Amino acid sequence: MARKKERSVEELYRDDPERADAEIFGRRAAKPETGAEAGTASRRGFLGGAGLAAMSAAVGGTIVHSAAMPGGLIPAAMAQAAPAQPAAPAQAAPTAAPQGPQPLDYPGKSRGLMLLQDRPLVAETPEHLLDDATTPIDRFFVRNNGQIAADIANPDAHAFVIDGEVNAPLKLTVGELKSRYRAVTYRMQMECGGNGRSFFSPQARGNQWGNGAIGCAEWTGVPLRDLLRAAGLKDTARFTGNYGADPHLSGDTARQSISRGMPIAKALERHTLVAFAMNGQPIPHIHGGPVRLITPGWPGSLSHKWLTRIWIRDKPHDGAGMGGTSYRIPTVPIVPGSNVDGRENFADMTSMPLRSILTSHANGTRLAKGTRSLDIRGAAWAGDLDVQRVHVSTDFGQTWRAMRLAAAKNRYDWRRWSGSIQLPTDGYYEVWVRGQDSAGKYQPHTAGNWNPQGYGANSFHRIAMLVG
Ligand SMILES: Nc1nc2c(c(=O)[nH]1)N[C@H]1C(S)=C(S)[C@@H](COP(=O)(O)O)O[C@H]1N2
Ligand SMILES: [Mo]
Repeated sequence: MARKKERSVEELYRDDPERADAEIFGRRAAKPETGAEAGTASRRGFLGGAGLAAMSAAVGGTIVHSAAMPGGLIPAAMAQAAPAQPAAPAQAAPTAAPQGPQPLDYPGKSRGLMLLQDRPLVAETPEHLLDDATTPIDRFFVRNNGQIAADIANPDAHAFVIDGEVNAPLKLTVGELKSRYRAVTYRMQMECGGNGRSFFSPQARGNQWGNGAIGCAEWTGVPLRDLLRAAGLKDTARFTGNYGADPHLSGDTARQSISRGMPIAKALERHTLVAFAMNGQPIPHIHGGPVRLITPGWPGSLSHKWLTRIWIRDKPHDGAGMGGTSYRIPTVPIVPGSNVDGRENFADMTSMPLRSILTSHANGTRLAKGTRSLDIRGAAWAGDLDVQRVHVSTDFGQTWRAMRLAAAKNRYDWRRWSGSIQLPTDGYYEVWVRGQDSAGKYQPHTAGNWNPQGYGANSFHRIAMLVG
């Protein structure tokens, strides 16, 4: 009997989280079929009696701080296998994603990465594999919008051009780039614009990333601004338009898989690089070698792989991935789930939002009976901004403990953090991690500013831990 109940709660959370939440937290729907609308009008109960017993059975142990457990969240212990939020069928992704996480099987890449899509190839790094200060190449996430570019036989002979609103168009091979210009190396984070998308409810269109569309590598390259100066920017130069060698998924040579651009001011920042090395070796093909842009702090889509052309434009670029709701977020909040075209009250994403993750332990970690204290660590970053603080809570947000922040190597490096937590008794805990950026902003409890393509979801990272 107890077994049956246990299974049913887990299944309920997987299939109908809103109803599961209602049942567990004691808000009884009049009829089992009553929908979410009727439910939200009722008063929420608390986690006690039968609800607590059922929840404890489902998460595998007594919930130590159950009195403070808020309703409305899928317990971290159950969020792992299940889609993070209920999917609204009308918003379903156009390309069917494989069911549940599958290991990536790709030469040179860790099988710990999760395949989100095959065509185009997209793979996420689970947070606990981001435990290195410098993300190893085999653990660096992969995001393609089109086909993977054809192999480039002689990397040093591969050429790219800078043309458009310049005095003298510049054509350079990778060999010339390396021999004629002074290269710099910075450790910088590069994060997909859609990182955290799965935390939106209702589900937003696109790859359902957790927090793992991020990596922080040592990038070696020539500052783009040195090349722009060599070409000579005209007064009319306002924007870049970036192009790469990867064919469109359809194979149509007239179409770009992606072609985004940035305001000239970002292109002129000294950390925006035309990069040819990653962690001290030639950039692997899957990561855009032999040459790619690295535009740190802004959506990863501006870090163009297999670079062939930077077209300097006298107006905002209008290539694939620009305009509409692509890499654009509402400037005035919209009703979650609404069907908007992004033409009004939307702006291009610039800096990525603050995010912090725990990397020392995986979600669902089991600790030995009697464990009372645990050292933990992780990473935090905030796009163009710095990270000011990282706090951790083990009691559903009642109390927060400050973690130590390690210094950044350079601007756009992520901040590694470390500290310890106390676990007063055996049982189930959720470890919540929350950062604060240098402008004073905290990560929110739940993802806000819903938008159709799901950018900017940066709610706390939550990890389930079971002691005993
Ligand atoms: N040519 C090209 N560059 C690209 C893309 C692409 O599809 N084609 N994807 C972009 C996106 S959306 C991201 S998040 C990053 C991912 O880089 P990675 O695969 O090296 O992790 O590359 C960007 N550069
Ligand atoms: Mo991306």
